[in-house]
Amino acid sequence: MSQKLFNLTGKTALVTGGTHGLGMAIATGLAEAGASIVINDIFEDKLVTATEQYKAIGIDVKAYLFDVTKEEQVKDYLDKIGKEIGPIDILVNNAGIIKRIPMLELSVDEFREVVDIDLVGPFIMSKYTVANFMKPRKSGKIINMCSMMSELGRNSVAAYAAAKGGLKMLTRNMATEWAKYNIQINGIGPGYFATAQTAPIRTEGHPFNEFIINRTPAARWGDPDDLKGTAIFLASAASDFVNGQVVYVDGGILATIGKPHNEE
Ligand code: NAP
Ligand code: GCO
Repeated sequence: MSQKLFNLTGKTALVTGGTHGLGMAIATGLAEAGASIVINDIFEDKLVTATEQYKAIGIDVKAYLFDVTKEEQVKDYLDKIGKEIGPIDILVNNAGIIKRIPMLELSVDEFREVVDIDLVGPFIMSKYTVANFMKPRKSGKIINMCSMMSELGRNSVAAYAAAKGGLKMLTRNMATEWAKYNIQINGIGPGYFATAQTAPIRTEGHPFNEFIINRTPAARWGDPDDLKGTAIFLASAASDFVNGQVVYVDGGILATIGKPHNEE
């Protein structure tokens, strides 16, 4: 009985920015649970490389070149995906960027670019995926990639924190408006994970690297595969009455005030 609850056979999942990092780990987890996978990215070469990497582990992904912030592109490609593959059952709004610049040096354009990709992108993707597929079929799952910065501030990442804080509330409002169509919209809030995005602050000897290992009760950086279970839960029938929630997968960061360096 329980396994059936997490089985995604017959479902199609679109993972934005699924060419590497957390997006690739989540797409792989959903495929391992039976889903067919569609990914997108803004660089053709990354789509080609990722398609080969997925193939090497037995996953046949369908890859599309479009930008989540471009409304007309999103509408056109969702139509194309609908005709070529069929309806999207699961949407993972994973695509995102970060800029680490103190606010007094951060330009308005840089602020807007981060908010556009990390907050407006999920709105555009979700609006047309719900309108095209999920509302007419009275069924669907949306997972928004939130962050520690959906809850906490940090020096130099203001635009990112504003976007991820907004994404938590957008998740709640999507649930408010779309739950009646049997669509479940929830978020995943990863702690600090080892990906290309965090590579600049995770180098050996970098003060932030030491800080995170000490600040995280699990005393390590997250491995992208640590997100698979939560993603499968939020994409499956197991979460049919879970809506508007953010599940934090952070090794305990949000549970604690932290501890002094020399304390066991
Ligand atoms: P990543 O390695 O930088 O991957 C981000 C993905 O988004 C890449 O595939 C990127 O494509 C794609 N992307 C960026 N802009 C796009 C656009 N306009 N349209 C379509 N795709 C676009 O980052 P990650 O660490 O895997 O993070 C994935 C998500 O989790 C992000 O939303 C991030 O904020 C969030 N997150 C990460 C962590 C962490 O510790 N790593 C923790 C919490 C939350 P290109 O590579 O081609 O640019
Ligand atoms: C940073 C990191 C974080 C992580 C993540 C934490 O510079 O603080 O990049 O933003 O990516 O979002 O949950």
